[in-house]
Amino acid sequence: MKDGAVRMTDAELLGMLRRMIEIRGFEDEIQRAFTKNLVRGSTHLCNGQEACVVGACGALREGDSMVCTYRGHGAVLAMGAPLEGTFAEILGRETGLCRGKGGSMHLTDVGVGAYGSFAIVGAHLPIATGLALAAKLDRSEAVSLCFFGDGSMNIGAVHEAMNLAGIWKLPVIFFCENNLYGEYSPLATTTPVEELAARAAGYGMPGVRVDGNDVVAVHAVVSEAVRRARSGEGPTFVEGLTYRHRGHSRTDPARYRPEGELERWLELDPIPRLEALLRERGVADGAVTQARADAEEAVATAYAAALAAPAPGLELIYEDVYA
Ligand SMILES: Cc1ncc(C[n+]2csc(CCOP(=O)(O)OP(=O)(O)O)c2C)c(N)n1
Ligand SMILES: [Mg+2]
Repeated sequence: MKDGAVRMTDAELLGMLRRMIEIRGFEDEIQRAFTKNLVRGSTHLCNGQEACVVGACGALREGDSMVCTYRGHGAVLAMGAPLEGTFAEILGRETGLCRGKGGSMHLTDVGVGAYGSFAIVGAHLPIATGLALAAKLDRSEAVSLCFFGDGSMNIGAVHEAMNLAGIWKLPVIFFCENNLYGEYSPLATTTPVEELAARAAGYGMPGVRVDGNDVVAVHAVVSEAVRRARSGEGPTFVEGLTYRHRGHSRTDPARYRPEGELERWLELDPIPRLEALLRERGVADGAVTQARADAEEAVATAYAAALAAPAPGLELIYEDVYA
């Protein structure tokens, strides 16, 4: 987004920069932890997609809710979950967000509005619709935000959830992170439309496609969707065009990508783009460097503390099982 169109203050932009760098550093640390065999199960990193989650979650306020997928570390952090508790959860420590019992694919922190990460593709859209229905019945003016991937677009429950939200005008934002691949399949081999936002017409809601690597543009589009939702005008479908820098999961070297594709997307990396915008606005280099240093220090401190925490004791196995 061009500087003239940016309605945010320098401080707000620096805050978003810091959050994106934290998420990037978090994911890199998790990747290293994997190679040291410190993480059980698989994990799905969001390197490259930070602008979608930081821009969108930054448009919410306290009391709103968010649900996301197994590629959800960044979304949960963008809602404000603590770095240390999130690290600890993935490392299986007692101090984790879910006391180490959920792990990478089930990050949840209801205190900050993060109502769950879901590993069954598309299964959480009905949950987002349900949270929006609850908000409407409670007249709370809360908004529900749902992240999902392009690979979810042909799942039955996805259509049911969006249709119901459309007919009941529920305060929900369906945010599709279109990273061009579902596992190892390019979008064009699974879905007969190129612009996913066009599908919104079938659910009676606006569909907006946005540059998902431009955090300011994402924030602006989602802010308008939030305004609509809060004022009773109903749901919005947002398609953020983005790209994951790494493979689908830790075991995927991503050899199916055409030569040069990753390099093209690295040039659109959301973090240097926001740094360039800050420079264009005349923000001092020192402030940008400080944001980076603060983010890196916060990640390192949180990781060390999480590593030092104990594993959950066996007695915890029966706790928090049913509510
Ligand atoms: C119902 C269901 N079918 C298949 C899978 C296996 N699976 C896990 S991730 C994935 C790809 C999803 O791609 P997308 O929605 O684009 O999300 P991305 O991984 O790109 O973030 C598939 C098919 C699953 N978890 N759930
Ligand atoms: Mg995808």
